[in-house]
Amino acid sequence: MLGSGARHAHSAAVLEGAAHTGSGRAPRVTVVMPTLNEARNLPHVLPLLPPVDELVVVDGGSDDDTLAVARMLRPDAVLVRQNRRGKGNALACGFAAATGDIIVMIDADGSTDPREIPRFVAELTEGADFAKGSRFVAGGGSSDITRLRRLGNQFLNVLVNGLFRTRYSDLCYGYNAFWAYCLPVFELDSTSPAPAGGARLWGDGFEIETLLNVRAARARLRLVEVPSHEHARIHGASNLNAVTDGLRVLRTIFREVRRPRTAPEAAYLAGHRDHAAEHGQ
Ligand SMILES: Nc1nc2c(ncn2[C@@H]2O[C@H](COP(=O)(O)OP(=O)(O)O)[C@@H](O)[C@H]2O)c(=O)[nH]1
Ligand SMILES: [Mg+2]
Repeated sequence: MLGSGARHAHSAAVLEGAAHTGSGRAPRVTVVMPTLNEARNLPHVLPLLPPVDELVVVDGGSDDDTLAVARMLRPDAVLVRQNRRGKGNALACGFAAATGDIIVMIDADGSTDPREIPRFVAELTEGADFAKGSRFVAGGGSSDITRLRRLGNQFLNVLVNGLFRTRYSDLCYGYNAFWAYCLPVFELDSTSPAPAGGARLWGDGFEIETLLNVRAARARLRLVEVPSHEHARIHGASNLNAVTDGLRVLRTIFREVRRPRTAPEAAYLAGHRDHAAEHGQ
């Protein structure tokens, strides 16, 4: 378990989560998969998906057959076209379209193994609000990360842990799952039009993972890390630039430190306080 207060309080959100499935039914699981020219990888990735209730594929305007391949392999998939550019915007659009109780975010290039999904879901049903994949805990690993990315991730990770009193081991990893009731805390914008001149809104790029992790920590969601092995991308090249995207992550961290407390965060924090008071913690 990570995050300072989150260690003590059985958060209001968790109680809400229990109530959410208290009807006796299993939680519905939605997998959100952003795609940008992944037609050659989808045939490797989609067949490995365990049974889930919903698959949302969010395309970023691929100029290969990504959408046709997705439709052929998974006729039941919900296909969404993102409204701006970047992986973060794709995820925001996918989360907005998701109808499940639990949302799992996963890549389409073969790096994140769909067979690990049950591990994430198990942590959530056992009480976590947010299950964060980690390549750097026992049982995790990576065959995809470069030296520069590893160093950058380590530096940004230490910075976030210092500033937000977290104990993350892998800040910039894109394999995570959370209860859909956490979405208000993330405050993602899936509707505004793209800014003029090709600029990106904050959170639209690869800084999305950091944004989610930091906002989860600010609201003291119950965080759990899940060991995950990252495989090498099967076909094609990464869309991430370690330097420019790393700098966006850095700026995101400083923006988030200065950001005033938001109403959803205050509501979650009040829930923690009430619960702790009730239980004499
Ligand atoms: N829809 C959408 N998906 C994207 C975009 N950028 C990356 N992705 C997808 O996000 C996942 C991770 O991207 P990738 O380029 O492999 O980055 P890396 O894993 O950090 O090296 C893959 O499934 C990509 O297809 C984007 O701008 N839009
Ligand atoms: Mg990748």
